[in-house]
Amino acid sequence: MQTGIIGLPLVGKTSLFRILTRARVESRTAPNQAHVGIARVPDVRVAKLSEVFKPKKITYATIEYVDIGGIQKDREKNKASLVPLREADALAHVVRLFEDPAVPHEAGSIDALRDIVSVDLELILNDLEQAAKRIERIEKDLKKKKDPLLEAELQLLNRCRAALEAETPLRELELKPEEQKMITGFMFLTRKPMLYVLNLGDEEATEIDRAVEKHHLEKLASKPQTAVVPFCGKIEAELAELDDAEAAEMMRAYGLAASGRDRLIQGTYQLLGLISFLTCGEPECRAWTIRRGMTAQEAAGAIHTDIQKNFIKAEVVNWEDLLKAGSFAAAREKAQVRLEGKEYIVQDGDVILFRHGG
Ligand SMILES: Nc1nc2c(ncn2[C@@H]2O[C@H](COP(=O)(O)OP(=O)(O)OP(=O)(O)O)[C@@H](O)[C@H]2O)c(=O)[nH]1
Ligand SMILES: [Mg+2]
Repeated sequence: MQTGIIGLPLVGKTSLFRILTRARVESRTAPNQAHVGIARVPDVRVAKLSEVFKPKKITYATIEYVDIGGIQKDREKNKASLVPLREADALAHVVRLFEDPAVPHEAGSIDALRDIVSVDLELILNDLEQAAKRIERIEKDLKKKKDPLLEAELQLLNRCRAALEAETPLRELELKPEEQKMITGFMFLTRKPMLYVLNLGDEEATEIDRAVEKHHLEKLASKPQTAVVPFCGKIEAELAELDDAEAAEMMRAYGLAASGRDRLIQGTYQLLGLISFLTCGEPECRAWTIRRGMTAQEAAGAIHTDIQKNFIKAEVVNWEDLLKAGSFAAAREKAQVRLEGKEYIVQDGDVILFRHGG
């Protein structure tokens, strides 16, 4: 799973990337150059189960983040720097709300909605070009030979084009599953779920929960496939440098309830419709990422395709029940371990033991 970080120049994209991935990278991101890094998904369940099971290895779920250069006025340059984002599963747009005379804003002032519209427009134009090219191709092909599949694709692309021309991101378009399938190959940027990351000034740290209303961005948060997460980039950057005890102390001083890093990663997870199931034993305690709604057999594929292929049954126990019971055997005795078949829909926080042949 990969999330692309975008935004205007000097809004705090690379700072965010560093906070999430703990990577040490240069601040200015050159155009045509992207940073790629991995963030660990915070998970108290893994931490608590590991305390009891004392596994040899502890493995958290991860999300990959890609940091690109700022969106410029130059469309051709943008086209090149947006290429790495085509593969991303979601986008995180860093929107600058902090004031700092030492860090000039490209437009000379702070205006979140203006910046959001301008970056969205850049993505829309990018998709529009993509759609137009494809439409032209299909029309040519259809002149040579009739093809009902191509005709359906053309109709869908025309719908996309109309939406884009009305400056509507494609993520707001309601599509049937078969249409969704058809469109996936184009990797439209505006079709990807969008996380708006509001980069607040330090003085707003105590009212993070009110930031969305304060900056009149409620409308944004209610759009489909869209989420808004406010955070204080500068404070979080300082927190990232500290050990846990020092960080907790500093968070208290600023009146911060939860780490912005955790909220952001969890925000990405939710937006992408992801959940984790766990495996837990002596060798390893581990969180695995799957899409919400996946069956036990599909989930097995996250571990290994062989386990998916040769799936027999899944032994499932809720992580809290397992924690209280202290061991699989004790949980079985309490009848808290269920034997589930292929079609069982895996729940967030299920601890699973797959039984498989082969
Ligand atoms: N005051 C303040 N400064 C910040 C904050 N976030 C980033 N900065 C500063 O802004 C400058 C740019 O930060 P970056 O994270 O490199 O911004 P960027 O969006 O990656 O910039 P480009 O890649 O050049 O487009 C740095 O000097 C940061 O220290 C913040 O929340 N508050
Ligand atoms: Mg940067």
